[in-house]
Amino acid sequence: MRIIHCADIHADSKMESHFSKEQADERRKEIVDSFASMVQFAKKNNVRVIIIAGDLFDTKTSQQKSIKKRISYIISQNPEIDFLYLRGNHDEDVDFAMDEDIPNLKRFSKDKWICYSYENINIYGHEFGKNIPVSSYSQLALDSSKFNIVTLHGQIAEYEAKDGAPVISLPHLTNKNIDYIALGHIHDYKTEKLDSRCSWCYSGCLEGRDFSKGEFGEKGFVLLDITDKLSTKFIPMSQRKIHEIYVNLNGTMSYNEIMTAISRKVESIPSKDIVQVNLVGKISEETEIEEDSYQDSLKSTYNFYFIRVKNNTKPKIDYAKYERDISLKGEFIRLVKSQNDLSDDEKSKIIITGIKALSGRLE
Ligand SMILES: [Mn+2]
Repeated sequence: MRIIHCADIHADSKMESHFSKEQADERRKEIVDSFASMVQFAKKNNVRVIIIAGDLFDTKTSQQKSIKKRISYIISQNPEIDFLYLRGNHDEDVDFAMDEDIPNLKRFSKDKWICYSYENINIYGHEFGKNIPVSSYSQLALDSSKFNIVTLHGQIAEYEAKDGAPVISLPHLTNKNIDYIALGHIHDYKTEKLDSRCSWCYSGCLEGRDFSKGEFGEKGFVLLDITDKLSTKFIPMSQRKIHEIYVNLNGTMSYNEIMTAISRKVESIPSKDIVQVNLVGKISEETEIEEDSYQDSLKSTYNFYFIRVKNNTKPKIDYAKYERDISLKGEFIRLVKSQNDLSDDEKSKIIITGIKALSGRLE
């Protein structure tokens, strides 16, 4: 039997932090397109169950009613697939299709563990608020002769606490006859072995939404295939990928040289994708960084859906060059260098600002 594990769709996300209103609307539609593509994949591949491990929706107050309607329509049009929907910290209070009769939409609860059984497979889930009481783990008594899947939404201890989601204690889930822990909350795909029998897995989100951690790179869902043993595979499914690119700059570089360095790194990225370029490295006081202009040039050359250039370079001043420089610039640099109460970083910053002012480049 085949099962899909997905999570963190955040279907009604605002998406407005970087995109224009039109692009935000389009990206929101694309998130649901990805959900629809995943369900199409499920249909074609005889998937019996889709586990949604939380945060199908982003906010309770969202006005995106049409998104909910489209998702409930997709679910109701595929009655041969069961959708096991466990709510996370973002959608714990969201009313989704409560007044509709969709027999293949099955839910979990905050009150107790609920188990759905298929052939030799038991799929458990329990929703939680801010924390998971230790007693809840001990209430989970599993039949060792079955394939046992446990669904939870929260962060395993190695991730930093965020957004009020509960911390999941892996030690309390070890050696409990679990085969697979289907997790939601972290937006990156990640899986690891827990004990001789069990692996935990974050499927990640279906579509990267912005330039924050966890939203870059390949996004999709996990396909579980259970015969006499369990095998899992990550299936990429996003409409657009968000690329995080680092471009290392060094010393004195012209506009053209910087553009060449960036172009080399981005030229093979499909134009439909979203790109964040981080300029890093140590540059001389003569190197001018013009993020907006690079962005415009790259956008028109490669026609990316969206590109952003961020300057994270550090200045590296070559003091030796100015030792005998009799110009005002040389005098200024020597003066800043001799200030013993300033750190090297502070000196560099003052020098860069000063040089810009002296050359009339300060805006
Ligand atoms: Mn979450």
